[in-house]
Amino acid sequence: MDFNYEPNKENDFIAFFWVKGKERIEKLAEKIAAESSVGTWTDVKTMNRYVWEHLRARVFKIVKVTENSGFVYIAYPFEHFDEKNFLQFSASVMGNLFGMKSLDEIKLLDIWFPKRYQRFFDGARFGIEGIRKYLGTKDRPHIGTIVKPKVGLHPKEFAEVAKEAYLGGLDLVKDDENLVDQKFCPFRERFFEMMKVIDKVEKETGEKKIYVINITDKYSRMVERIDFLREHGWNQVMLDVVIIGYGALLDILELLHKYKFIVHAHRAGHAAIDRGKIGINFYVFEKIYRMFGVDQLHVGTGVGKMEGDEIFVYNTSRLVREMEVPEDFVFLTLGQEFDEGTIPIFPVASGGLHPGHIDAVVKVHTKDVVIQAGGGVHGHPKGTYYGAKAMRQAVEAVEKGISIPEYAKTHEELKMAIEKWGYYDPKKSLRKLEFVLKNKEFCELVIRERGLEGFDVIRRNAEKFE
Ligand code: CAP
Ligand code: MG
Repeated sequence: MDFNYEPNKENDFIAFFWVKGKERIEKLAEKIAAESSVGTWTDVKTMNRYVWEHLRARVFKIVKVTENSGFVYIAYPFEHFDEKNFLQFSASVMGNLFGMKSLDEIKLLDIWFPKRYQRFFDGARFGIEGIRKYLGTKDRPHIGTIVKPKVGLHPKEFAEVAKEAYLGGLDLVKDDENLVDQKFCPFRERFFEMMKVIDKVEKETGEKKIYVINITDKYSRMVERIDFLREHGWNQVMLDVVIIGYGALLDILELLHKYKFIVHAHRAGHAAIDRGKIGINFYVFEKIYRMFGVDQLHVGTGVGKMEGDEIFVYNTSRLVREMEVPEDFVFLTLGQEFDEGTIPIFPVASGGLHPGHIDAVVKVHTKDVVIQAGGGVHGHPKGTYYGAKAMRQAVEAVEKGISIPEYAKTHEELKMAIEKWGYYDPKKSLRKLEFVLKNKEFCELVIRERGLEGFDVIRRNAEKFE
């Protein structure tokens, strides 16, 4: 323990953990610091002054919840790492410690990355500003769809669905995370069919449209696909970033940045690592992918079908949009100062959404958001074109400051959508977020008393909150 140590945020990395185990929390914290930096299970005769003084991790703060649980803050010196090699960083701070037998729960909640470290990565080429410039939008939410069924449509069928979605008013169409180059929908055929659609709909609507085609694969085949897209004048791709993995992702992003591609990052697979009480919180991944340089990143909806309620997603959204996020114990974030090259990128809200959610999604994310609906567009009673119109009408309502139910009175497609799926009233549905924002002291006390369980107490209290 080094409780007198004051981390230097210009030079130190700070890791913030929730820890619970079979020994006193102080002991557990020391073990984590040792195992993730220079130590092992016992002291060794081979340790020397340089290693101990310059490279070891230091436990500098513990918020104790019980004798064997609490929040642990650990500082790692810059020179411990090989700054050009993120995989080495991951092997230290996100490696062995999750397998330590003495730990029953260990969640890496957040990491503070010094600005000087961020400069070793590209950052995004477009980000919020560049995408808005491409689409010609000022400040409205962007809306998109995922062609459904997830996989199975042949190229012409796929393109027909996309055409209806674009003509109905959507800005973006994407492949689903599990569609790449299957026999029933070969990548190149799908691309050619989609290029015909893009030409047609951009002329008809007078609006630029985005189609992010999924190139996820082993590195060499992703390179082939990028070369193919470049030959045909296209510069927009989707990557399943968690599945691709850090090494290939860094290499493929170097190429995509060089050739000025728009990069849409899907996070399929993240929940295997960031749910529950052993693993890595999604905040950490967001900072990593933003540093690496993706333009749009799925961060959760806060109100849809996937896990992550509005308390959590309020923070996941601002972590990609803002240049500075304050430390906030209630949101379990260390905050972050982003270097100027780590530009703001679009949060993507996707998963179980429909037009009736848009008020609530904008409340959680602000208008700098990409809102995607798959079932919520193609499941509209009158089909894709009308589902897309309903989404666009919901965004018009937001822009005019009119509630969706009010706007639906004069917009048939929107009315049909909320008759089928309902309206998600932000006043009712974001009670938990309102409660937390208005009761920070109480929430902090509960979390200090109960640890991660504290959030269940907060949610129960929030339910009663008017
Ligand atoms: C949404 C989706 C998205 C996930 C992503 C799906 O379809 O295409 O991939 O929701 O989740 O496959 O489920 P629906 P996240 O709109 O039909 O639900 O953004 O949380 O990673
Ligand atoms: Mg999907």
